Amino acid sequence: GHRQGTVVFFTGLSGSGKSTVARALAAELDDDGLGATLLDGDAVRHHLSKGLGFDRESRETNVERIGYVASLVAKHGGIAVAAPIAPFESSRAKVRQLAESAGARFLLVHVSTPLEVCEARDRKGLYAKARAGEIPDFTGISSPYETPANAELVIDTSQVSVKDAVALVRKTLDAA
Ligand code: GGZ
Repeated sequence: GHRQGTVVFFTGLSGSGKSTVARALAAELDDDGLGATLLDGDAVRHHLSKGLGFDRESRETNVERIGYVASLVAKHGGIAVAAPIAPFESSRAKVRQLAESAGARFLLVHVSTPLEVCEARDRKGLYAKARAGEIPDFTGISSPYETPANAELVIDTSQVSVKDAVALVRKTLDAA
């Protein structure tokens, strides 16, 4: 048979740095000839989840679609790297189950950068809009983020560089 597939699933707040770390990880794996399928947040919302909003049900649908595609990639030995906010434990449990049913390894990486830091960065100005009431159901402001209790790895990008974050994930992958 083929090698065992892998799903690396990042979760964290908007602005936590999860997309940056996910992109850097996928690029490194590609450079090493391992090939990684990146399920990037923006691309997913455009191609896979077009029209979905940010109410609880829409988020669950979005995250579970991502988990399904990731499990398909991993089923045949591929590496999938995904980085949605994925704020709900129930959806994270479902995607873990999907990956494990496909015979893949599942690595949940909680990018735990504190809300205050994400909000201070506010690279897209979304937190300011959310505080002003212009974006409803904004994670961390007016919509919950359920902190994972079972992450394989926890990384705070206000303490750890992108390079070191990628190295930590790779070390965890190599050890598993
Ligand atoms: C959270 C929102 C919202 C609301 C738009 N809440 O920083 P970004 O811009 O680029 O990343 C955020 C992205 C979150 O989409 P996900 O598909 O990752 O979310 S989930 O896993 O919960 O389905 C943010 C932007 O979309 N965005 N409105 N209300 N983030």
